[in-house]
Amino acid sequence: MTTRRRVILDQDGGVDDLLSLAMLLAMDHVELVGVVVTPADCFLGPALSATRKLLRWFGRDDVPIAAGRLHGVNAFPGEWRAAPYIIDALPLLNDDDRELPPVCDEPGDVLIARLLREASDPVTIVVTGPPSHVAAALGSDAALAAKVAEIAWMGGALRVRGNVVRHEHDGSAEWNAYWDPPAVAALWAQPVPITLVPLDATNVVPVSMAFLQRLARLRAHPLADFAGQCWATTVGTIPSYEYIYFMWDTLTTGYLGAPGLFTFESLATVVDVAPPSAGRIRIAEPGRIVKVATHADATGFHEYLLRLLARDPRG
Ligand code: AGV
Ligand code: CA
Repeated sequence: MTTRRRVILDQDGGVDDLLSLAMLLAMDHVELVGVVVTPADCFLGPALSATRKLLRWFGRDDVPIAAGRLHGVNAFPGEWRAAPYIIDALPLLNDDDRELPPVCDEPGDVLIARLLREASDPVTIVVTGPPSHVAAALGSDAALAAKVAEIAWMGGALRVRGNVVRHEHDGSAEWNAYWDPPAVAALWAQPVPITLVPLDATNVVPVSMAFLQRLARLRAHPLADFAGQCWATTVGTIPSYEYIYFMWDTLTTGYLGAPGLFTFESLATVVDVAPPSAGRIRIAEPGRIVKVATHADATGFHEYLLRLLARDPRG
């Protein structure tokens, strides 16, 4: 028997965060050991509810789910945070009479710290929102960094412009890093391997009608249907860069199943914490070395998704 890769997901309830959870649950080589919901690009209530319904769908009531308690410096827009209300209401998550799995009493950072402490082998952490709870967990006990195999984080914009469009900001930051810049700086100070999937890579995978049509043609696969419905809620908004929905988090999660789709560079980086570039991750010497996905194969990623999603969560 091959051992599966043990993974903690720290997500923030967005459409592609919840799809990332579904992807991890669908990966045969991954054992999901915990889920944290960071109250960043979501309201906590519907994001936790949709998370519990996804785990119920996959019959994984055993996976601990924790609510995040930390709040960043720069709040996400309310319209974006409301997205999980829609996902939580989709028919595919609501045709089930079984009880929902519980939310544990521990807050997110405490759950991460406990899972690491109790792990006999290093654990991978996939972060699809701001890394505040991961940084807090590692900051709580210096012995925990050695228990981290790798942190794969969707964040940053290195050689491309950011996606923060705000007063008092120069547009150089990506939102997951902008929400809590000091937490990113704290994470950068931790001796753990970081793999960054920034906008440089995710810019090649906008949600496109062409891909949604291919997904639709899979038919009769509930997971593909669910993904299509989720992404359908993101199309048709104003086609300015700020509002185009990319497959940010799902591409990042795809790294676990198909690392060959990415071009990586080892880069020295620093984190800006002060305005007007708060949350910018810039290439600079001397800096913290991170493994950066600077490009991705969009066609290959689409093929990978079509294979991964052509299944029924009920097995
Ligand atoms: O910056 C990308 C991150 C990803 O983790 N999030 C959305 C993804 O979950 C923030 C974000 C940027 N632009 C957005 C975002 C938009 N137009 N709508 C919702 N969230
Ligand atoms: Ca996210």
